Amino acid sequence: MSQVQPSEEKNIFTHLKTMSECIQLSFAVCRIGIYTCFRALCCKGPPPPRPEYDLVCIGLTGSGKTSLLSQLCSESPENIVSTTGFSIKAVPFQNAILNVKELGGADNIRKYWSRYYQGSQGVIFVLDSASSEDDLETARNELHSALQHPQLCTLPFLILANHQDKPAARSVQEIKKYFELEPLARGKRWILKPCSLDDMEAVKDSFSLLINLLEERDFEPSRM
Ligand SMILES: Nc1nc2c(ncn2[C@@H]2O[C@H](COP(=O)(O)OP(=O)(O)O)[C@@H](O)[C@H]2O)c(=O)[nH]1
Ligand SMILES: [Mg+2]
Repeated sequence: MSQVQPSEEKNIFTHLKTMSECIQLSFAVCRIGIYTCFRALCCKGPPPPRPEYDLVCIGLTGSGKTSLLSQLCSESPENIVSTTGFSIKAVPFQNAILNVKELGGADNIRKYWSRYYQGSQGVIFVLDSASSEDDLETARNELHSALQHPQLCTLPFLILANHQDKPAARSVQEIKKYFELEPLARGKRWILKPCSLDDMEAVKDSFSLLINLLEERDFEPSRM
């Protein structure tokens, strides 16, 4: 019987060790391949984080601020109550989350609006297009004050001429003229859009334009 020499034994041992390392490496490569295929097929990973913007929403009582914001948050219209102080809602959109602070629009609350402007990155102003002449004038004065306020004057504005479903509603052209938006808001970033609770798709489109302004992707002085 031939005896295995120590040098041959060492060779066999080295050979076995190399084989075992090769097998381990092949398994590791297979594992990575399977994991990569699994990830590609099954899980796309978490979506990228959406930017958040802090907005203030103002307008007279009854203009429809709470109703519009609640609809955008898919909340039941039955839960809507008059806003006495302020309320904050996180309104989700595909490409951004808007943290909207709605300020109550009653006569005795409006004088405190400016205390809540700090930190805002944009403004939503809602008006009732079918309101009385007196209320429309009050709304105009409030919008003018907001457009000229030092904490808001450089921010993008979305002005929603709401209640367009009502027969008495003024057209967006009439409102633009009555509110003297052209001279006052010249050079500012603002959007004036007609809307009503009946057409939330149009409301969402208007908010998308506002998000564009917030991202400063699509800058033009004014849009209608
Ligand atoms: N017809 C009509 N009614 C609306 C519209 N938007 C709001 N409203 C109604 O107006 C009332 C006041 O709305 P609300 O959201 O509380 O106004 P806010 O005081 O500005 O928050 C509610 O009865 C709403 O259902 C609209 O576009 N058309
Ligand atoms: Mg309200």
